Amino acid sequence: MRNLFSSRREVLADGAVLLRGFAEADAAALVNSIATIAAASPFRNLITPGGHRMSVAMTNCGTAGWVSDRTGYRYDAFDPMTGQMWPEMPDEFLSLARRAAAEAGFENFRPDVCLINRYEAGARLTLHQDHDERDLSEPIVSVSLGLPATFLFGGLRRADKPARILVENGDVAVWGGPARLTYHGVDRLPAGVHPLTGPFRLNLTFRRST
Ligand code: MD3
Ligand code: FE
Repeated sequence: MRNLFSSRREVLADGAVLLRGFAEADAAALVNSIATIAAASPFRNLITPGGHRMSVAMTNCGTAGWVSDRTGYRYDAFDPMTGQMWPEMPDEFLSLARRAAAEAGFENFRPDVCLINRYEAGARLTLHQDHDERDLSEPIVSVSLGLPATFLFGGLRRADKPARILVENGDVAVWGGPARLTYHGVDRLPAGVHPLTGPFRLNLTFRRST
């Protein structure tokens, strides 16, 4: 049993680790908390600065949230859809993100944002870098819930051909340091049904925006 956990750790690159099943025991509680958050700040398909409607629906919790509109991308303390502050980040979200970051070698991670992505069949996230955060020495922690999906994990240049990595309910990825600006994305979600999330895949990304 001693190596059960370490056998489920996959190093994807210097600074990028996949912790298979790290959040599996918490998955049902996380999905319930997401429903509570979405009752206050609903999932919505944001418009990109280029005028396209994103296929992934998003909401946030924390003291700020990631939003996009015709004017650009930004972190905002208020949900533009409700005019209210984003719902508070639940303690169990923060605890999970901090434990995962520490497991990957990033001690004292203090995320202020949890972006919540909801994928339905056909939804995808094209290759991009997460560079809207002020302090790029802070890692990002990603938690996959519900239907499986294929992560696209590229390199530091957009043209680098991405590796394809299947991620499933409860898998957690942490990337920081030299991997912090890696191009990444999510392939089109295949149709399916998952016992916890029905027709959806949910993803939490924990970030320090300030
Ligand atoms: C890190 N969301 O919201 S991280 C985003 O599944 C975003 O919704 C992804 O990218 C999602 O900005 C989760 C994507 C990702 C993919 C592959 C990786 C991160 C990775 C491989 C290694 C490390
Ligand atoms: Fe991203």
